[in-house]
Amino acid sequence: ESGEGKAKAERMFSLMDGFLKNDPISLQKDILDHVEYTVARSRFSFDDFEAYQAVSHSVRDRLIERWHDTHAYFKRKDPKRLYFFSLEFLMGRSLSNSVINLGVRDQYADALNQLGFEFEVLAEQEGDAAQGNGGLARLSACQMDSLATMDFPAWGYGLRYQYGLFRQVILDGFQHEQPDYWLNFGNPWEIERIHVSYAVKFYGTVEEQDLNGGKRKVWVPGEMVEAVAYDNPIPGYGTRNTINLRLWAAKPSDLYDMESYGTGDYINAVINRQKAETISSVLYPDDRSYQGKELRLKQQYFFVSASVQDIIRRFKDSLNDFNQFPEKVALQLNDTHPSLAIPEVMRVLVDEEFLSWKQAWDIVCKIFSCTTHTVVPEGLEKIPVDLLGSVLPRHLQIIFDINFSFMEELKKHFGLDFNRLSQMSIVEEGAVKSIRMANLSIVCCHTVNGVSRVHLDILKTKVFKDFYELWPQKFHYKTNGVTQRRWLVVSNPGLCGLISKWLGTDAWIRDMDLLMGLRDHAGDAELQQEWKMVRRINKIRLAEFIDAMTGMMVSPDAMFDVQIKRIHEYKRQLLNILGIIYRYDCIKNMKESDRRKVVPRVCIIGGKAAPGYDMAKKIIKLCHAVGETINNDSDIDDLLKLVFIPDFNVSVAELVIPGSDLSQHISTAGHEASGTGSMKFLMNGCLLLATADGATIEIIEEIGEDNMFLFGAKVHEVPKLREKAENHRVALQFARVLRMVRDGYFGYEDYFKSLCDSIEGGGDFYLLGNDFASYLEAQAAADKAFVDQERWTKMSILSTAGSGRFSSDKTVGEYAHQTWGIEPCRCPF
Ligand code: C3B
Repeated sequence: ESGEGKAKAERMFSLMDGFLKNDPISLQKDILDHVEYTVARSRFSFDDFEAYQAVSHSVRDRLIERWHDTHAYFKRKDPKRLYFFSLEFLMGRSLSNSVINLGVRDQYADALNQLGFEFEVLAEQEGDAAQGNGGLARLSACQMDSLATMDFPAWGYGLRYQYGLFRQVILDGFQHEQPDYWLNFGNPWEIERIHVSYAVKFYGTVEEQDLNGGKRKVWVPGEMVEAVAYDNPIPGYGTRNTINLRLWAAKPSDLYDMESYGTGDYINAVINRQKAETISSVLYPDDRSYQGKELRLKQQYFFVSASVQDIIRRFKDSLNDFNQFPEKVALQLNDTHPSLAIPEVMRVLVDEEFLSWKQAWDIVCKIFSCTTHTVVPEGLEKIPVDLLGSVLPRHLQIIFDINFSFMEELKKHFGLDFNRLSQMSIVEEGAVKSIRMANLSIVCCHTVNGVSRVHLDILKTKVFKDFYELWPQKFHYKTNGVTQRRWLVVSNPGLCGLISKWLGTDAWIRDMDLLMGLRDHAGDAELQQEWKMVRRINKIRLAEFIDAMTGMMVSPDAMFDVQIKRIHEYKRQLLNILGIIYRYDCIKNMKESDRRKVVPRVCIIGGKAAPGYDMAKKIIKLCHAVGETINNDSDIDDLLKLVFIPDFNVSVAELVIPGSDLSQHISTAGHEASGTGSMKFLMNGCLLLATADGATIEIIEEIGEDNMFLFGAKVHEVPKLREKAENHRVALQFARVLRMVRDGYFGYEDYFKSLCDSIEGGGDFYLLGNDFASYLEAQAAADKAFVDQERWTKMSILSTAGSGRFSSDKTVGEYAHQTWGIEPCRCPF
């Protein structure tokens, strides 16, 4: 550094008090400063929400210090970086997670106590960041936490939606959707970076120009929108590393002059510019079908284009030889939503950096990898060629060119097998000619990962069979995982303390394999006693929450039986409800002496239905209708309750999971690519009632079949069962409970008719009828186990003990090593 620069830096440092301090007095001072100067309330009078705001800002200051240091360090070391592209990140709340990862949770609690506030109460003030739909989006959030904790030089890239996932409101048992304008109260967890912005182009035409004797393509856009960065620091646990999640917001671009000829003209021109912001305004609420919508396409390209520009700028800051690009950049596509990054990188390299097609293609083939989360071909994204050609004309040409070479390669490989060629082509012919985004991804990525072992089998033998035959080496799997920081340390402090006490260390927070050590103590009466106590306190907390949300009183002595996840036919919430009707019917017809043997249950269901998913909405209504009957039946009393928890989201999950005894993961085998909810329950010592699907198959390997309640057809049996036009194995009980719904026992018989039709006769695609009998058996086994509390508690401890393999640290470690080729880069403390 120059002498002048050094002198300046020294003077700056002398003006600073060093880094922020975390003793209670310093924290109190910082919090009060934020009350006064950031929140602009008097430090002598502020409420819980204002206190939350001030605390968050003081935490944010601490995040920023580490985030600066981390980036300065990454810049100095210039390692290969991972860029994680996802259209959705379901982050939930940030305050508790941040103070825990920063290691200042207790200091904050003390400081707040001295100011007369309770940390927990303030943490509750925070709204959820719901920038995603379900499992796929929450997985991205868990992986960001692991990337930071494991010191990987990684960036997340996505979109900053003004409206997150809708809020679910239940009126008369029906779901209604309310917009989630989550930025209304400000968001202390993001840093707006107005100077980090890029122009993103849309529409227009492609022109050919002469260049040094050759031709080159120039895209003349019809619209330009500015992408502005919003940075969200992601702190690692037990490390100074704090990485960045950069989300883009759309703003009108300044690059176009407006010329207007009158006031009205001028006003209209400004209003039109303003429309640019709609690109990042709203998250699509369907978690799997979004075909052919222009806005969705623009969202995808918008975030991809800005991110690619950002990455290339960063690369050029340190190097100028694109041959070295693959040594510095790994680009991970979360499902096919960001797959336009592939033609975009081609376009930038060829049209703007003037590399040859071959050079550019070589680079592209080295940097991209993707993960697919889908099990059925119908779930794969397609974009109509007309739409793509109008919004992104140059990209369409590039995709056609990629496909042309690919088809030539295929012909060499398979000969003129037209059937195969047309199935594998990136371009789908037909009534609506479309681009198959999955095919594009597989052709260009060096690695395609599934999300569980059985998921990879399904990809190899069904969904991408042809591709697997061509490129077996491309296909892998990394079993999903979840972060124990959020799903145990933040959400279940009681159990967390108990685990550390019995293991004699809290090192498991960074190394989940250590949980296996609990196996040695699973039979210990003292641990069992303490374990039960902690779980009971969590159940009481959940019971209070249920009371607050629904006005229903439930007893913590009952078994809490929970199914929380998006509502989908394949996830079979309907099977659960029919099982509840069966239980109700049994209790009603019981002799008094038998009633005493019944294990009281509180059945809890929660989840959102996509606004346009009719069957899912009917399932929600049925749940309410059945609950209405059961909960108000004085014959039943406390033996059975059915609760629907409205507006299920990340923070609700944090409360419900630790308080559950039994949780259901009952998808038709072969339909849940992985499932991650089950892993969160497992960690928290909740027993699973499940089908052998997705990651559950691997959970069985860890904890053993007799530590859970397994039922239903297996993956390989499902196709055969479907072939039989008529399911002869349908149990009598199934017909009986279905009849109750059809006959209007719970009202609304016309409304529920189509729901009943969908599972009766040959139409029972998800095999509810087939699996019903074994489902009831599994439920009976759970009842039996619950009566023996000693056995149950042991199973519970063994569940937690066996959950280590399902930490996202493990998943991310495998990705880093096997797919991305990145190494940790740990910022010194
Ligand atoms: C989900 C799958 O349904 C889950 O099985 C899986 O655990 C997660 O992804 C994470 O891999 N998924 C989703 O949430 N949205 C989709 N569009 C497709 C899959």
